[in-house]
Amino acid sequence: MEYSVILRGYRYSVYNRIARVVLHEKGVAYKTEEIDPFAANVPEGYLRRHPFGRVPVLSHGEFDVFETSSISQYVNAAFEGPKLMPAEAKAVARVTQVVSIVDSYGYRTMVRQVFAHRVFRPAIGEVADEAEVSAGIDASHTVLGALNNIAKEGRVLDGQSFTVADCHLAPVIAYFVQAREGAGALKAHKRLADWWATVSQRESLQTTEPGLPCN
Ligand SMILES: N[C@@H](CCC(=O)N[C@@H](CS)C(=O)NCC(=O)O)C(=O)O
Repeated sequence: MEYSVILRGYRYSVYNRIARVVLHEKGVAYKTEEIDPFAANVPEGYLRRHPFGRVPVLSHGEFDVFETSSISQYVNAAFEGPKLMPAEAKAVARVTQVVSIVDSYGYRTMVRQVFAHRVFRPAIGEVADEAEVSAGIDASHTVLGALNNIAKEGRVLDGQSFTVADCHLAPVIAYFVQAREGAGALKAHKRLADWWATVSQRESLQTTEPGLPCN
């Protein structure tokens, strides 16, 4: 089968999974090409598509786009399927706010500090830095508090509507709660914990679960 949509990314990347969740929610057929952005030599051909050498890149025919929030917006607008952006102005603001909170404050603390050190590194036989885990947990409370307030307000992250905000946040929380400290921190933010209990059951989340590397 010829695919016009190719997602180039790394299977354990949270951003790669965000793009996959969006593609699954829209029902877009795509193939994947594995690129490890942490490898010593990222292929030249890939760097021409993504000059910063991160993942993922989405290609649709001749059109390439990187930055996951742009990939989500593109896929939502370019393909048939459920609308992943609301129409109402305040809800649009909340969607883009959730995406920005994740990118600016959530990813580093919840994924690179908590998940990477408590879960991923031990899975590949590397030593965790406990100071990174506790710094990430400390910082995560502000992130979770802000997201909990947005969930409480009810325009997005309500467990009923499903938008780009859910697609962007869910893979981050999926990694975060694999650390016992992360699961504990989420519990303290009830509306967000309720949201996660619902959203984690979605087919798009279940299908894109990357697992962990074997040691
Ligand atoms: N702003 C980028 C962030 C992507 C990103 O940081 N991806 C991580 C993997 S989850 C990566 O490629 N890291 C490689 C590195 O930090 O060198 C986006 O939205 O796509």
